[in-house]
Amino acid sequence: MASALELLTALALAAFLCNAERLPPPTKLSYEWLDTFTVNVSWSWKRPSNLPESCNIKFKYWREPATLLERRLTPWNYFTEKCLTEENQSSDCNYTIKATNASPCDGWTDSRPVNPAVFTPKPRAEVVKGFKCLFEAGGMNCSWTRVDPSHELNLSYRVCGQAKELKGCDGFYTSAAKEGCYFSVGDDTDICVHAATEAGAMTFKAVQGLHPPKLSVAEHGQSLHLSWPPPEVGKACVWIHEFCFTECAEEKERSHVPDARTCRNITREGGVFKAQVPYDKNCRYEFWSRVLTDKYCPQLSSDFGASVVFGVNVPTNRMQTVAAIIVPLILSVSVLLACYCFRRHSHIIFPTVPNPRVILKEMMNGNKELKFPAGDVYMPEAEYTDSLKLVQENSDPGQKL
Ligand SMILES: *[C@@H]1O[C@H](CO)[C@@H](O)[C@H](O)[C@H]1NC(C)=O
Ligand SMILES: *[C@@H]1O[C@H](CO)[C@@H](O)[C@H](O)[C@H]1NC(C)=O
Ligand SMILES: *[C@@H]1O[C@H](CO)[C@@H](O)[C@H](O)[C@H]1NC(C)=O
Ligand SMILES: *[C@@H]1O[C@H](CO)[C@@H](O)[C@H](O)[C@H]1NC(C)=O
Ligand SMILES: *[C@@H]1O[C@H](CO)[C@@H](O)[C@H](O)[C@H]1NC(C)=O
Ligand SMILES: CC(=O)N[C@H]1CO[C@H](CO)[C@@H](O)[C@@H]1O
Repeated sequence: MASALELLTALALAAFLCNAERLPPPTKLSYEWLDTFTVNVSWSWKRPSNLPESCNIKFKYWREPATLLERRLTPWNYFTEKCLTEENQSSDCNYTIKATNASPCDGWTDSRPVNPAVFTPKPRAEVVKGFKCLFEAGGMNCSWTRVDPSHELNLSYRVCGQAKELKGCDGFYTSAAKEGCYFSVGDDTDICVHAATEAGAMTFKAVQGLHPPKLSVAEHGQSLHLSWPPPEVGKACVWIHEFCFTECAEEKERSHVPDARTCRNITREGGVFKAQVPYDKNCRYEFWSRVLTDKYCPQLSSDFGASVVFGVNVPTNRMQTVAAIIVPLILSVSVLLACYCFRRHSHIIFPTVPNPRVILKEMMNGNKELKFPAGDVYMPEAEYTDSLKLVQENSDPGQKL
């Protein structure tokens, strides 16, 4: 059964293939680097004599790995593309090319794919780390860490996609472990960078960011008015300002509990950003803010910069707390000590209460000199205690019923 089915399938496939012909693949592949970032890949292709004139042949190409959407078509025998080593951390730009029929022409199928191996002029090597540029009036201030400081570094850049000369760094500087320079590029966002040492080279798009927004805080009665100037780039963009603050936070909380911060977002299209927070005059406020583009503009953001502090924690609350705990504590300790003192030295402070009967007797005897014999403490009469007990028993009738 199975073999019969297989035979049928094979026959059907053979019949189809007889009718269908495969287009020949591109041949004589070659490439040329037009500049540090751009490669021109070209090939030859011989049109089969039996291919109908009406058949419109194009070439499909893409860089591996690619999704279907990233595949492009060209009617020419070459393509020019940007290929950056850091996009795939490799010095080879692996393309796939095949001939394809742009219009259906009966039976002809795509050619077998071919892979021209395109290698960068200089092998890839990680020469810089943490490359980042911050927008600054009319250009970008870029900084990085050199992987091997003993190697001389050649850095050049260009706006991506512009067939222009590469530019070198302006105003090179070194600070701590970092070094940097200034790129005069205007507001263009995509900057292609080439960093090379004797060890190798890297080509990449510069990661861009903004300086944290400058926050001004002003007191207006019961509230604090916050404002930030609009970002210098992306005037047509919708921006999100995210700000976080602590209120009355003690030093310990400030440094150890980021959750103690309250955060809010304000979205605006150009102009000065404004926000208000209720103000307690006895509190210290600390603010952090950052800015980021909304979804419709190229992704651009700043970090949360250094904080802005307003007001001080007036220690009234603290003194009240101290008073509420310490003062009663001191008082109770004093009372306890006093009680202890009284007990110990009661014979000095309150001399022994004399027995009135002794005084009376001495008075009767005409002795005017009052004597307070030590150790003669007043004791209630036994009969008096008994009568008291009786009264107590009688006065509690509930228990007897
Ligand atoms: C790329 O190479 C092809 C074939 O050599 C050539 O015709 C074409 O002009 C080149 N493209 C550029 C932009 O140099
Ligand atoms: C290029 O990519 C193809 C498809 O992923 C793969 O078969 C081929 O080995 C790769 N060639 C090189 C030189 O990496
Ligand atoms: C770029 O930033 C560095 C470090 O923050 C600074 O010293 C330098 O002046 C800046 N350069 C320009 C051109 O703004
Ligand atoms: C740096 O660039 C200069 C001028 O373009 C070149 O002469 C030199 O060989 C380059 N050095 C390295 C290490 O790439
Ligand atoms: C503000 O917006 C950013 C970006 O959409 C988001 O990541 C963040 O969580 C938001 N913060 C607040 C407090 O809503
Ligand atoms: C990071 C990345 O995209 N890596 C890819 C580089 O290319 C090879 C094949 O050419 C892929 O397997 C990697 O995933």
